[in-house]
Amino acid sequence: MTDGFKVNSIRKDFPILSQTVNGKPLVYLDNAATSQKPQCVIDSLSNYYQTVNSNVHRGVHTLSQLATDDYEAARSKIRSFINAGSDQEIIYTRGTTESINLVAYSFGVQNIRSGDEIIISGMEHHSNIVPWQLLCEQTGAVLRIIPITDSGELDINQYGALLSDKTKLVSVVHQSNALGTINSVKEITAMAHSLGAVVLVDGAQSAPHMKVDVQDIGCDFFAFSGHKLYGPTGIGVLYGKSEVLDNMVPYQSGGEMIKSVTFDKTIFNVLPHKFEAGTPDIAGAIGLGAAIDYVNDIGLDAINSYESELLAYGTAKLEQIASLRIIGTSSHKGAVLSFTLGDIHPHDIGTILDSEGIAIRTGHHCAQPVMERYGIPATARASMSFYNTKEEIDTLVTGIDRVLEVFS
Ligand code: 7TS
Repeated sequence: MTDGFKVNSIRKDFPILSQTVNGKPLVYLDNAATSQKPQCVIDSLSNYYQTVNSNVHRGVHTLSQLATDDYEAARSKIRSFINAGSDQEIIYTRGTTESINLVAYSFGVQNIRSGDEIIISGMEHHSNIVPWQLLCEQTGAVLRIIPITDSGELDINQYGALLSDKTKLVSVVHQSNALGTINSVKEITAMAHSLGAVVLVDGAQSAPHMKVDVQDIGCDFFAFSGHKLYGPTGIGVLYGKSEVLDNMVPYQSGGEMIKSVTFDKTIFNVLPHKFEAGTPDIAGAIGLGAAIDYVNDIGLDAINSYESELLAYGTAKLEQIASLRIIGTSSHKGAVLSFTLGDIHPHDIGTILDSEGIAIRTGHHCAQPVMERYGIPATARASMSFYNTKEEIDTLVTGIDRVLEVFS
């Protein structure tokens, strides 16, 4: 194991991990769907409701000011976590899905016209496909797709060939949830910018596992979800460059996002509040701030190298199983092992593993075009996190042996 990575003490921070499921110790390998929460995040939620609960940005009373301070302090933590230039570039949303929809319905509707082109990739989650499809239907724009190579990488030459002065927006995933591939988003962004297109990076799977520097990537938008980053559900982030956000119309309207309202005219609030209509998920934002503190304490470099070790260990183990085929074999991958097992339906694999206390996800992972690309209906997917261990991977392998026995 990586020197000094104290996985056993880290596991103690996550109360859910010490339980049994179906009479077996829980082996949680569904981190790409959602991650577990450390006690400090759980405590931050109950502490908020027990001590300062009140609405933000509207009260002169003490509790409202304390809640506002905590809520805005969390925004600063997020800004620093992804190295954005300023707090006003951090917009709270419900998650990656809402962040992408915000861009499609605000920037997209405002700027995309008939005949324009939007480029996405063949390995997108449905939440980075469907909003663009709907936008194309609405505007007459055309959706173009970067193809995937056999190993599960984006074909960068084909991407170059798709780019033209018709391209208005490029939206690509940083790390694929179905394949694990980590894409060269800096290069993808630079290529799009050279033709004047705006770039969105879907960071749902990257932000929890690697250091993200939005200024270094250079993207115009970066979207991620709190719940995959050890934070609560219901809170997420859209980073946007302030010069791009400034020119965008609000996505939703109501309280919070206005400076003044008369029946003749409404003046919108400044960034980021212009995009945050209504009472937000205050506790969720504060909980996400606590999750970021927790991750920073361990350190993303340490997390990344430990998870890479788990991936290498797991890959070597799974490769020894004759009928197992790993889907997504890029050398530049996050700790995701998507696989098929002969003709056994992934749903059956998942059900048998569950009876052994092992939680994986089976299905198309909301990335149906990826399944189509490989000519399969579904995969079984074990997705790892820094609280997983090599022993748990051994348990997974024993579980797969059990599946093979049942179907032999
Ligand atoms: N983008 C990617 C790359 C994702 O993996 C997911 C969720 C989303 C967007 C949507 O995130 P949400 O928080 O708004 O729902 N991925 C998965 C998954 O792989 N299994 O369950 C959810």
